[in-house]
Amino acid sequence: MNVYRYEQNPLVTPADVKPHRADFEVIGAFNAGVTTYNGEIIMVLRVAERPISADPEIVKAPIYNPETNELEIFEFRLDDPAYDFSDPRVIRENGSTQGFKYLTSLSYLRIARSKDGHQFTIDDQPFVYPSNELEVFGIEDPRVTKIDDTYYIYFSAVSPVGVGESLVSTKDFITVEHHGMIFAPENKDVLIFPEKINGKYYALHRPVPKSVGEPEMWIAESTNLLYWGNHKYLLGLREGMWDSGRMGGGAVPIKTERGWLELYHGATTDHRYCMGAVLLDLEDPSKVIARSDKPILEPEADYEVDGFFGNVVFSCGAVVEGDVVKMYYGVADTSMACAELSLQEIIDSLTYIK
Ligand code: MAN
Repeated sequence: MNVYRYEQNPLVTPADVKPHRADFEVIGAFNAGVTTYNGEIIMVLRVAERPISADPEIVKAPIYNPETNELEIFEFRLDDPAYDFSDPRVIRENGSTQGFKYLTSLSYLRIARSKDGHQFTIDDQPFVYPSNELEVFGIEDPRVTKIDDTYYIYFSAVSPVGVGESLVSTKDFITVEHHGMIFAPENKDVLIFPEKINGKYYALHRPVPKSVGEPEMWIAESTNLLYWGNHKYLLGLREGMWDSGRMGGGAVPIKTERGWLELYHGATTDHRYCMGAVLLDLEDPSKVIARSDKPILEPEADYEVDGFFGNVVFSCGAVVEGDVVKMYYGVADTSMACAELSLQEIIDSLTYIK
């Protein structure tokens, strides 16, 4: 697989983003949804910020309070035996079998714009900011699908009651309509196909079953983009392979003669995130035709290997021009990069499923 990483990578880094308040620092500008608008490439960035801590022994967790519309800041001492700080992304309670208690940063969505796809100008203000009780830990990992003149943006809404997928829409990247939570917890990695197929909209989603099942990919149908049904299990983890631990949809599916090409992420159980592809039937995208046995992109460059959470390449959006797939992707939960791949080469690299 020929992968051309831009020389300017990483294209957007935390240092390029002005914090939204003076007592905060930006630690991540990554996992952006990508689309085009008015002749420009738009990144809907996930920006992660945390309160500046003058004392290296103190970690501060920012939490949005929907009643006051303000952030509250909780402080923890790193030597507090009640908590586990080993994963830099989260604070866990020691002895608890539950997931995390707090996140160490708050994410929201911010826009970056570019004429050439290489150099981006970042808006001064947040674009979508936590605004309700299901978003108190932040909003993350947007995917943008354009249908007619409307851009639909799904993102993870994170709060103590779980991580679900909410939807907003916009026509101009200024005014935003909120549609609420569409996929209840736990669900992530939701994206919708760019057109109706046989009269129905389709969405990929990634529930995390508890008593039985794994974090794997599902597909659902809708007639209005708000209510989804006829859920089908689509694609599963593969032991011993690059997608053995968890997986989820990435870019909006690309329509090709051979089928819908979906670029998805897979991680091993030790959290090494790669990108691969799956080809879905054009007429019935719940049918899997072919799939990557090897990743099409894996963390190799230093900015992919090292960072806030290293060994991660994670794409939420691509721009396709002819045979060129410009895959934008988050690196090491820190910055944004882009790599160009050949659409035909990706399709030719897939293993057909009998
Ligand atoms: C995981 C990581 C984090 C994210 C939380 C909540 O721990 O993906 O980056 O903030 O989940 O979604």
